[in-house]
Amino acid sequence: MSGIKGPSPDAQVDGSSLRIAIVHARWNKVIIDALVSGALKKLKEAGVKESNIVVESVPGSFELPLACSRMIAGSHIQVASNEADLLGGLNFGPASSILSPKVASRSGTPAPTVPAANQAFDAVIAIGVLIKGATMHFEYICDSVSHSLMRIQVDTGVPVIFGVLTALNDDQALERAGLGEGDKKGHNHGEEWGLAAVEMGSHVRRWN
Ligand code: DLZ
Repeated sequence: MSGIKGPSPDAQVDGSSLRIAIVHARWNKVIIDALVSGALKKLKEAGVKESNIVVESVPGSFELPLACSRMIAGSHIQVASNEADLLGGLNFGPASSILSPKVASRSGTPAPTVPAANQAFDAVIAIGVLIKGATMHFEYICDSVSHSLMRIQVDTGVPVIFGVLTALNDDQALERAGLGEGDKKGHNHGEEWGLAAVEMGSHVRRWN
Protein backbone atom coordinates (compact mmCIF):
# COMPACT_ATOMS: atom_id res chain seq x y z
CA MET A 1 0.00 0.00 0.00
CA SER A 2 1.39 3.45 -0.84
CA GLY A 3 0.58 6.99 0.31
CA ILE A 4 0.15 8.47 3.75
CA LYS A 5 -3.15 6.80 4.60
CA GLY A 6 -3.66 3.30 5.94
CA PRO A 7 -2.05 1.16 8.60
CA SER A 8 1.69 1.12 9.23
CA PRO A 9 3.65 -2.01 8.23
CA ASP A 10 2.32 -5.28 9.58
CA ALA A 11 3.27 -6.15 13.14
CA GLN A 12 4.98 -9.54 13.03
CA VAL A 13 2.71 -11.57 15.27
CA ASP A 14 2.64 -15.34 15.63
CA GLY A 15 -0.98 -16.45 15.48
CA SER A 16 -0.31 -20.17 15.81
CA SER A 17 -1.93 -20.50 19.24
CA LEU A 18 -4.84 -18.10 18.64
CA ARG A 19 -8.50 -18.91 18.05
CA ILE A 20 -10.37 -16.46 15.90
CA ALA A 21 -14.03 -16.17 14.87
CA ILE A 22 -15.30 -14.39 11.79
CA VAL A 23 -18.97 -13.37 11.85
CA HIS A 24 -20.20 -11.94 8.58
CA ALA A 25 -23.46 -10.54 7.23
CA ARG A 26 -24.84 -11.85 3.92
CA TRP A 27 -26.09 -8.54 2.49
CA ASN A 28 -23.96 -7.44 -0.51
CA LYS A 29 -22.53 -10.93 -0.76
CA VAL A 30 -19.97 -10.47 -3.54
CA ILE A 31 -18.20 -7.80 -1.49
CA ILE A 32 -18.59 -9.77 1.73
CA ASP A 33 -17.03 -12.87 0.14
CA ALA A 34 -13.94 -10.89 -0.94
CA LEU A 35 -13.54 -9.32 2.51
CA VAL A 36 -13.90 -12.66 4.30
CA SER A 37 -11.31 -14.20 1.94
CA GLY A 38 -8.91 -11.32 2.62
CA ALA A 39 -9.27 -11.77 6.37
CA LEU A 40 -8.81 -15.55 6.13
CA LYS A 41 -5.72 -15.13 3.94
CA LYS A 42 -3.98 -12.95 6.54
CA LEU A 43 -5.05 -15.12 9.47
CA LYS A 44 -3.47 -18.15 7.80
CA GLU A 45 -0.32 -16.22 6.80
CA ALA A 46 0.06 -15.21 10.46
CA GLY A 47 -0.01 -18.87 11.42
CA VAL A 48 -3.57 -19.22 12.73
CA LYS A 49 -4.54 -22.87 12.25
CA GLU A 50 -7.56 -23.59 10.09
CA SER A 51 -9.01 -25.69 12.90
CA ASN A 52 -8.87 -22.60 15.14
CA ILE A 53 -10.90 -20.41 12.77
CA VAL A 54 -14.71 -20.42 12.98
CA VAL A 55 -16.79 -18.65 10.32
CA GLU A 56 -20.48 -17.88 10.99
CA SER A 57 -22.95 -15.86 8.95
CA VAL A 58 -26.00 -13.75 9.86
CA PRO A 59 -28.61 -12.13 7.60
CA GLY A 60 -27.45 -8.51 7.78
CA SER A 61 -25.10 -6.15 9.58
CA PHE A 62 -27.74 -5.29 12.17
CA GLU A 63 -27.43 -8.88 13.47
CA LEU A 64 -23.63 -8.70 13.90
CA PRO A 65 -23.51 -7.39 17.51
CA LEU A 66 -25.80 -10.08 18.90
CA ALA A 67 -23.91 -12.79 17.02
CA CYS A 68 -20.53 -11.54 18.28
CA SER A 69 -21.82 -11.22 21.81
CA ARG A 70 -23.33 -14.72 21.87
CA MET A 71 -20.30 -16.31 20.20
CA ILE A 72 -18.00 -14.81 22.80
CA ALA A 73 -20.31 -15.79 25.66
CA GLY A 74 -21.07 -19.20 24.20
CA SER A 75 -17.43 -20.01 23.78
CA HIS A 76 -16.84 -19.40 27.48
CA ILE A 77 -19.89 -21.41 28.43
CA GLN A 78 -18.73 -24.28 26.25
CA VAL A 79 -15.29 -24.37 27.85
CA ALA A 80 -16.76 -23.87 31.31
CA SER A 81 -19.28 -26.66 30.94
CA ASN A 82 -16.56 -29.04 29.73
CA GLU A 83 -14.58 -28.18 32.82
CA ALA A 84 -17.72 -28.43 34.89
CA ASP A 85 -18.21 -31.97 33.66
CA LEU A 86 -14.71 -32.80 34.79
CA LEU A 87 -15.15 -31.02 38.11
CA GLY A 88 -18.49 -32.64 38.86
CA GLY A 89 -21.17 -30.35 37.54
CA LEU A 90 -20.20 -26.79 38.50
CA ASN A 91 -22.20 -24.28 36.48
CA PHE A 92 -20.60 -20.90 35.74
CA GLY A 93 -23.69 -19.50 34.02
CA PRO A 94 -23.82 -16.89 31.28
CA ALA A 95 -23.37 -13.72 33.38
CA SER A 96 -19.92 -14.60 34.63
CA SER A 97 -18.96 -16.59 31.57
CA ILE A 98 -19.11 -13.61 29.23
CA LEU A 99 -16.24 -11.87 31.04
CA SER A 100 -12.58 -12.84 30.92
CA PRO A 101 -11.33 -13.89 34.38
CA LYS A 102 -9.51 -10.60 35.01
CA VAL A 103 -12.31 -8.39 33.78
CA ALA A 104 -14.76 -10.42 35.85
CA SER A 105 -12.74 -10.08 39.03
CA ARG A 106 -12.41 -6.31 38.55
CA SER A 107 -16.14 -5.94 37.97
CA GLY A 108 -17.03 -7.86 41.12
CA THR A 109 -18.64 -10.65 39.08
CA PRO A 110 -17.54 -14.13 40.18
CA ALA A 111 -14.67 -15.08 37.89
CA PRO A 112 -14.96 -18.26 35.87
CA THR A 113 -12.14 -20.62 36.71
CA VAL A 114 -11.28 -20.97 33.02
CA PRO A 115 -7.88 -19.49 32.23
CA ALA A 116 -7.88 -16.73 29.61
CA ALA A 117 -5.77 -18.82 27.27
CA ASN A 118 -8.58 -21.40 27.13
CA GLN A 119 -11.23 -18.99 25.89
CA ALA A 120 -12.54 -20.26 22.62
CA PHE A 121 -11.92 -16.98 20.81
CA ASP A 122 -9.01 -14.60 21.21
CA ALA A 123 -10.68 -12.18 18.80
CA VAL A 124 -13.83 -11.91 16.71
CA ILE A 125 -13.94 -10.18 13.32
CA ALA A 126 -17.37 -8.70 12.49
CA ILE A 127 -17.73 -8.22 8.73
CA GLY A 128 -20.58 -6.37 7.05
CA VAL A 129 -21.14 -4.10 4.09
CA LEU A 130 -23.60 -1.24 4.55
CA ILE A 131 -24.38 0.81 1.46
CA LYS A 132 -26.40 3.98 1.76
CA GLY A 133 -29.86 3.83 0.18
CA ALA A 134 -32.74 6.26 -0.15
CA THR A 135 -33.92 6.08 3.46
CA MET A 136 -32.41 6.56 6.91
CA HIS A 137 -31.87 2.80 7.35
CA PHE A 138 -28.14 3.15 6.69
CA GLU A 139 -27.60 5.82 9.35
CA TYR A 140 -29.48 3.90 12.04
CA ILE A 141 -27.72 0.60 11.33
CA CYS A 142 -24.22 2.16 11.05
CA ASP A 143 -24.68 3.98 14.31
CA SER A 144 -26.11 1.14 16.37
CA VAL A 145 -23.78 -1.53 14.99
CA SER A 146 -20.58 0.45 15.48
CA HIS A 147 -21.51 1.45 19.05
CA SER A 148 -22.65 -2.06 19.95
CA LEU A 149 -19.51 -3.74 18.61
CA MET A 150 -17.33 -1.34 20.59
CA ARG A 151 -19.36 -1.98 23.73
CA ILE A 152 -19.05 -5.74 23.33
CA GLN A 153 -15.27 -5.67 23.06
CA VAL A 154 -14.83 -3.27 25.98
CA ASP A 155 -17.31 -5.15 28.20
CA THR A 156 -16.01 -8.64 27.45
CA GLY A 157 -12.29 -7.90 27.01
CA VAL A 158 -12.34 -9.90 23.77
CA PRO A 159 -11.25 -7.82 20.76
CA VAL A 160 -14.02 -7.29 18.22
CA ILE A 161 -12.52 -6.10 14.96
CA PHE A 162 -14.66 -3.53 13.16
CA GLY A 163 -14.93 -5.03 9.70
CA VAL A 164 -18.02 -3.10 8.68
CA LEU A 165 -17.80 -1.00 5.54
CA THR A 166 -20.08 2.04 5.67
CA ALA A 167 -20.10 3.12 2.04
CA LEU A 168 -22.03 5.94 0.42
CA ASN A 169 -22.30 4.01 -2.87
CA ASP A 170 -21.48 0.66 -4.50
CA ASP A 171 -18.15 1.85 -5.92
CA GLN A 172 -16.81 2.87 -2.52
CA ALA A 173 -17.64 -0.57 -1.14
CA LEU A 174 -16.17 -2.42 -4.14
CA GLU A 175 -12.91 -0.45 -3.91
CA ARG A 176 -12.52 -1.28 -0.23
CA ALA A 177 -12.75 -4.96 -1.07
CA GLY A 178 -10.20 -4.68 -3.91
CA LEU A 179 -13.00 -5.21 -6.46
CA GLY A 180 -13.06 -1.78 -8.11
CA GLU A 181 -12.47 -1.31 -11.83
CA GLY A 182 -9.24 -0.16 -13.53
CA ASP A 183 -7.17 2.26 -11.47
CA LYS A 184 -9.95 2.25 -8.87
CA LYS A 185 -9.37 -1.41 -8.04
CA GLY A 186 -8.63 -0.44 -4.45
CA HIS A 187 -7.43 -2.65 -1.66
CA ASN A 188 -9.01 -5.48 0.29
CA HIS A 189 -9.59 -4.17 3.82
CA GLY A 190 -10.40 -7.68 4.99
CA GLU A 191 -6.64 -8.27 5.05
CA GLU A 192 -6.11 -5.53 7.64
CA TRP A 193 -8.95 -6.93 9.72
CA GLY A 194 -7.31 -10.37 9.77
CA LEU A 195 -4.01 -8.84 10.87
CA ALA A 196 -5.71 -6.66 13.48
CA ALA A 197 -7.42 -9.74 14.96
CA VAL A 198 -4.11 -11.57 15.32
CA GLU A 199 -2.33 -8.57 16.80
CA MET A 200 -5.11 -7.70 19.26
CA GLY A 201 -5.70 -11.34 20.20
CA SER A 202 -2.06 -11.72 21.03
CA HIS A 203 -1.90 -8.40 22.94
CA VAL A 204 -4.86 -9.37 25.09
CA ARG A 205 -3.26 -12.73 25.93
CA ARG A 206 -0.29 -10.76 27.30
CA TRP A 207 -2.42 -8.18 29.08
CA ASN A 208 -4.64 -10.71 30.85
C1 DLZ B 1 -32.42 -3.79 5.63
C2 DLZ B 1 -31.00 -3.62 5.22
C3 DLZ B 1 -30.62 -2.61 4.32
C4 DLZ B 1 -31.61 -1.66 3.75
N1 DLZ B 1 -29.37 -2.47 3.92
C5 DLZ B 1 -28.41 -3.31 4.41
C6 DLZ B 1 -27.06 -3.18 4.00
O1 DLZ B 1 -26.67 -2.35 3.17
N2 DLZ B 1 -26.16 -4.02 4.56
C7 DLZ B 1 -26.49 -4.97 5.49
O2 DLZ B 1 -25.61 -5.69 5.98
N3 DLZ B 1 -27.78 -5.12 5.86
C8 DLZ B 1 -28.73 -4.34 5.34
N4 DLZ B 1 -30.03 -4.49 5.71
C9 DLZ B 1 -30.42 -5.63 6.60
C10 DLZ B 1 -30.27 -5.34 8.09
O3 DLZ B 1 -28.91 -5.31 8.47
C11 DLZ B 1 -30.97 -6.44 8.92
O4 DLZ B 1 -30.54 -7.71 8.51
C12 DLZ B 1 -32.50 -6.39 8.78
O5 DLZ B 1 -33.00 -5.11 9.06
C13 DLZ B 1 -33.17 -7.42 9.74
O6 DLZ B 1 -32.86 -7.09 11.10
